[in-house]
Amino acid sequence: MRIFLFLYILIIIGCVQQYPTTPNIILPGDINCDGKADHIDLELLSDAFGAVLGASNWNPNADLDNNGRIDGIDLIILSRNFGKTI
Ligand SMILES: [Ca+2]
Ligand SMILES: [Ca+2]
Repeated sequence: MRIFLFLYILIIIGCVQQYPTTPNIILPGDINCDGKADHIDLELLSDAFGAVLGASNWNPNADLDNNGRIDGIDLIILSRNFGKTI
């Protein structure tokens, strides 16, 4: 459980560092931290789909619910925010 919390903090820090003027705004589904949930994030999620923590295609930013698995739940989170920007 600690590793998930650690990874979550790293993701938040990574996104905050890219958006220093809006440090408290994190867009769920914005896997590449560019301020948009779009087709690029979907592509990144697709590349990591099915991966578990430690897998070669693991992308911690794509684990949107931080459960250690890139699956349909992460896809649902991205789809709910698809097209949104910060
Ligand atoms: Ca994005
Ligand atoms: Ca997940």
